[in-house]
Amino acid sequence: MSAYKPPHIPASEITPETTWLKRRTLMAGLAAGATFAALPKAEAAAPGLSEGMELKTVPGPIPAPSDKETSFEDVTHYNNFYEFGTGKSDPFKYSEDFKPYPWTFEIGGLVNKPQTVDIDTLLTKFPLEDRIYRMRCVEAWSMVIPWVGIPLSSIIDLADPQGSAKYVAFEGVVRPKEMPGQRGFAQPMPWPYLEGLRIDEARHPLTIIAVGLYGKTLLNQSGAPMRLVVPWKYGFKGIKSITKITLTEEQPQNSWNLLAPHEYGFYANVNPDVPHPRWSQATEQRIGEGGGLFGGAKRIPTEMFNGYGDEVASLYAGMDLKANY
Ligand SMILES: Nc1nc2c(c(=O)[nH]1)N[C@H]1C(S)=C(S)[C@@H](COP(=O)(O)O)O[C@H]1N2
Ligand SMILES: [Mo]
Repeated sequence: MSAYKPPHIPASEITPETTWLKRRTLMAGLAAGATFAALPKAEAAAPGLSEGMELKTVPGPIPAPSDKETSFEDVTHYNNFYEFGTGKSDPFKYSEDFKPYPWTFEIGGLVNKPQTVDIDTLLTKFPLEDRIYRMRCVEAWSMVIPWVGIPLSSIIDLADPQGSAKYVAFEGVVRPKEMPGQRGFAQPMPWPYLEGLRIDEARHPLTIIAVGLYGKTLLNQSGAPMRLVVPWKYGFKGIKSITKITLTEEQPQNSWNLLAPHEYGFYANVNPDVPHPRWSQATEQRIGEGGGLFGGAKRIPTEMFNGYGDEVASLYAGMDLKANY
């Protein structure tokens, strides 16, 4: 057992939402004048990402939900990231040894141009977009998070996918020296963490690879340096610290489905009408609302596809969502 370590979060990183909102409006104004692509080459070259670094963003195409954003403090102190331990506070307490910058990942499988991508180089190719998304965990807690990311479809296209590719598989990271949850006897799951999407889900404009939140690079507990964000699906689909993206013909395996197939399916669409075998999915609690991190928040009804039905319901037309949970 590792001893308790101070939270992996300098006080300077805790930006009150009001400050963030003002800054974001300013950035949006700047971005409106000069799009990233139009910048001269030298300026477009992003400096290497580092922890807590301010990111230059452009407004994303999706209007922000009217819901109040979850504070930066709550977003970074209540997490699931089993590589650092299974407790909700383990990721912020025990992630300080992880070194996610600099970072490369592989894109391979059914593609014409398999390659290793340096994340810093990636940022010279695409603008970083602000996307405020409702997120919901299968455990019935939810948050509203201002992500900074790149559409996954742009990243996949770098590798020129072949027509036979039907799914996209993702792998997390294995670094037991840096990740205490990957050491010792009681391993919660086999590593690396695995996830997958159908290719049309992966290419949907709402699906992003996030590299930041609240305008700064991700802290370790949030999945630094890059993690998947699919806002109409339960949180476990949002694989953190991705090392590999593989296009496949067969449906990929996903860690939670391997561990408990009757509880966690491949699709994992937020669906209030399909209860988890051990609890209802009809309502949720917003982290941070009602005092304390979690306790006291009133239960609010969960919306089909987490409220993104207009955008994504057509992906599942004709599918039995009770069978494909
Ligand atoms: N690599 C990795 N990714 C992961 C997990 C994990 O344990 N390891 N947990 C998942 C689960 S169950 C949830 S709910 C979300 C939580 O994301 P958050 O901490 O940013 O809210 O991360 C997902 N991604
Ligand atoms: Mo989760």
